[in-house]
Amino acid sequence: MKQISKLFGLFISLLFMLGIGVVFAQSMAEMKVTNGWIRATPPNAKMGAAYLTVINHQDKSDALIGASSPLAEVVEIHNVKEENGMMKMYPVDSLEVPSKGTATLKPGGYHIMLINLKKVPKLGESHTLTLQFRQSPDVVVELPVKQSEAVSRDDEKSSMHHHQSHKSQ
Ligand SMILES: [Cu+2]
Repeated sequence: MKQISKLFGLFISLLFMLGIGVVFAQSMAEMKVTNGWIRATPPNAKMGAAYLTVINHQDKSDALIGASSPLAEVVEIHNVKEENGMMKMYPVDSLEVPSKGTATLKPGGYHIMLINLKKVPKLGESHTLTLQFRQSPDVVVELPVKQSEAVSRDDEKSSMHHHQSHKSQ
């Protein structure tokens, strides 16, 4: 009887270690998201933007291929380019995240565009954003709403361009 309970105990601890192994393997298979925030928008704004950094710990490259949020009807990945001295933004299908590397979405560059806002993101709130990847499972993050002034002066300069591009559309 004692032997059996000993075996049972061993069995349980094996299961436990296996479980930890699975959880660990899963966390390694995921993309990580840091420095995420959503830009606070004025009331009645139709569009908003979110910024974040994606970290790929995996041995193979992956790509951000889409996103969704209860905040907006349509969510797109955008980049910006200069055209006739104006910063214009345009949708992209995907954003590569190299193996053991990062992809940065920030004012003046790649960003998550929230189109046809159902709810205006206000300072102090936080909202859910789901990121879709080519290979890795979806990552759901809760991002704080911040004012664009919270970012560095350099970023602020480019984000002003970014605002113009919103109006020009
Ligand atoms: Cu955009």
